[in-house]
Amino acid sequence: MGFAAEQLERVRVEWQEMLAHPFLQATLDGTIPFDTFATWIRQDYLFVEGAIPLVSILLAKAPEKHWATHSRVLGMLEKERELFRERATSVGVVFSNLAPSFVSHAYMQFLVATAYRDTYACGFTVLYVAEKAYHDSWRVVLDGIDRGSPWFPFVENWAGDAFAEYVAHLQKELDELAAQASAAERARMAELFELTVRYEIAFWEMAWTAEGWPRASLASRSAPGS
Ligand code: MP5
Repeated sequence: MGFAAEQLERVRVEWQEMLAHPFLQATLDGTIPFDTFATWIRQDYLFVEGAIPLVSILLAKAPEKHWATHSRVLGMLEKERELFRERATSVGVVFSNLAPSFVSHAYMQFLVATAYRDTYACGFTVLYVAEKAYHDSWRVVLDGIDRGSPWFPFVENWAGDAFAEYVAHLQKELDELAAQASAAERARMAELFELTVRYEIAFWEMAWTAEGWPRASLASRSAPGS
């Protein structure tokens, strides 16, 4: 069994908890309130923006055989940003005064700091987990969502075949990096794997509850859904 499969097995309980999250279930059955989905759109738009420095740092540290993948991902992220803007305009989600919630901010800082400070294999691990988490999460929604839903283009983006292939490629490369890593580095990769899953769950929870920052004085200035 490769490193990724081994880790997915180790965090099975958390992974299932993520896939069973009420945000995904309510998007699947069409009961999700508009404002709740709008909160996710606003926060995830910022996340995708934050993924650009993450992937750029990885690209700078990557072995030559990974250059093409990371360059393509940068293009993919630009297309995603366009998708968010198009959907937001089409359904009436306003993008002025965007500010990351506490959880979004922490998650993005964690990803970029890991890419900077840890080894390339460690940074690659958090990229893989974030991408795999989104693929699996939106696959859950794909199985039941009405194809005419205004949210369907997002589902298609991460649950589709092209994204599945990209995640499978990352998985193969992650397994190789882990096979070449020392025991200490592999242990750090495993720790980061689990932390990233926890952040993914926290992100769905933040979108579902619209939690901003602790204390009303701050929350009123930077509530994620406002
Ligand atoms: C992704 C995302 C997938 N957009 N948002 C979160 C919270 N996790 C993972 O990343 P990408 O770069 O949009 O494929």
